Amino acid sequence: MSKLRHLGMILILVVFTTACQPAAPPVTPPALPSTATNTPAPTATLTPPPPTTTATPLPPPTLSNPAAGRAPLSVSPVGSDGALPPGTDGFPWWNDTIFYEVFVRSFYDSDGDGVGDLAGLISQLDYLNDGDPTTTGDLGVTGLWLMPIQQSPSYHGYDVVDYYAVDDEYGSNEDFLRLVEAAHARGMRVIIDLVLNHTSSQHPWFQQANDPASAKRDWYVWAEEPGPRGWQKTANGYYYALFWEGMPDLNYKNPAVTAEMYEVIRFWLDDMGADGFRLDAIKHLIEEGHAVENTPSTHAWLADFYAYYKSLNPEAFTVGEIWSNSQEIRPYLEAELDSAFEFNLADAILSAALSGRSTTISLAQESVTAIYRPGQYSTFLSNHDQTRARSQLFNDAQAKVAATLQLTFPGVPFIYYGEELGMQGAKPDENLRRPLQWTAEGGFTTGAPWRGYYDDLAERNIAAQEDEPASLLNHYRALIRLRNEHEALRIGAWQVVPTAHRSVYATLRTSDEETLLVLVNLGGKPVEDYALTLPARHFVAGTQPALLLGTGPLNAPVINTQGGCDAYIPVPQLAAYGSYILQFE
Ligand SMILES: [Ca+2]
Ligand SMILES: [Ca+2]
Ligand SMILES: [Ca+2]
Repeated sequence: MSKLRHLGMILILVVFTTACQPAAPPVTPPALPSTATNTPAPTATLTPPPPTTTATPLPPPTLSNPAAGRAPLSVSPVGSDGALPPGTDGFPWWNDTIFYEVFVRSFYDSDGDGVGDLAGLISQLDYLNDGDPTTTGDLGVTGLWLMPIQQSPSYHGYDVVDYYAVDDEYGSNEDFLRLVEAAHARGMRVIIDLVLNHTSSQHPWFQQANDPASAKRDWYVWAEEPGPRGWQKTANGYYYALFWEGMPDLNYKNPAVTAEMYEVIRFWLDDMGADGFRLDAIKHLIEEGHAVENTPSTHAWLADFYAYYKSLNPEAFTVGEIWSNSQEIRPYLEAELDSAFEFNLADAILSAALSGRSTTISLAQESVTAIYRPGQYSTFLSNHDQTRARSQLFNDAQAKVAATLQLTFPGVPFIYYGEELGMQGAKPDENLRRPLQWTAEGGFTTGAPWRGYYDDLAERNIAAQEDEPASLLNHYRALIRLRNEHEALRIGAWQVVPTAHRSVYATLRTSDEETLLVLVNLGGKPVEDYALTLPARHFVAGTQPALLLGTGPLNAPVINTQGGCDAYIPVPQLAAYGSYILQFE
């Protein structure tokens, strides 16, 4: 897994310096807009509940605190004195992070039982990030989101029976501590899925709650008569289970439930060393009458929750699954959650890659940048609940376009495991979550995989794509490396550059340090007549572009007296589905 295949980096290029107008005086770019509003102070006051008496006691971990003894590495993207990168220019650390969503069951199996496990994930971390920013044979991601790892009767884990224990099939709590230590040593943070809305119907709490006389009765939502949707009949009344009868909703109007979950949160942050949480189905937390999403009670609960987890660890990060439009997501990001997945944007990226129309994505991106605080949202193409990105597109070239659109945009990018290979899959859910395709034979397990591989395994696998310079995997590696190395891609300002061709996407990413031009031909034909209008006050006469991604001859812009350029064709011909990133000195 260590072959040096790095698409597009510093490829030889020829710079044609078309006559720059020497008359124009150098123009100083304006100061960038302030971005100092990223970590709002909690607005809610809160007294953490007293320690709960119902938490399942665990033996103390035998491993050292993973926060201690981190190897002193220089890690991407920033790295300093052994600490994990703190963030750039006042932005929080998550804006320097590229997350990778891992379904542990499908990533790598260490013991041949056909089920992926934490030991397997630890053994293959070098594929994700080897901890050495000078090597390029790893993907380079700097964060992991683990789908549920807590004890659960299901294969997916979204129905928990013990919030304090790693699922037996995945390993032990000690394995998780080892994972955090190994990931941190490579400059990767680890967040875990946290399912607050519901438990498994097999959870001891719910088993007890079936008895109307039990003290646990009021931990769930009961009624004498069913409502319109989600109510399940028992011998002793109806319980509410929005998603499935096997996942009864918890009752957060009961302070004892909140107290218990605060202890769960404390346990994973303090004792287990997790860096944060992905919050499942969080808009459904508390019902109000027939209103089952985005209720004022849910927002109020999350405001207290935010103050609580920030009091434990101000650097802890949460990203919410709020499967709604941007306007409904935005209020959650006022001191309730740190970030949330941008579903509209994901749809727009794939739609643009499919249609070849650049305004499909640039208008969606303008909307996102207008609605949120700078960078405070999470981008993705698809997740474990959706048809895989590659299966929504026609070919790998379109998948490369989608990757460029995601990874050159602000926000916190999440990559679903296998997306970097173009792994395919459509419902049912198990087929969105198949074993990772390591080799032509599979390579995920020495035994029989819990679910079969997709049928393109022989041609589409990590080993084959590592050896192919133009592969999708190597495109991802190049983009991730550039994002790790260039702060303008992570925290820089973003703006659309007008172009004369509908298939051409062009944006500027500018930070105090650098000005980058992202250029993508979304169409399947080469394009030459795409003249760009560079915005005023960004460029100085005589500026020279260099290609960070892509190949071809280059033209320098003729900078006008306003510090822009009226008609600029930086690359004489954009290849079909071609991605380019230019840096201006
Ligand atoms: Ca296993
Ligand atoms: Ca590396
Ligand atoms: Ca609920």
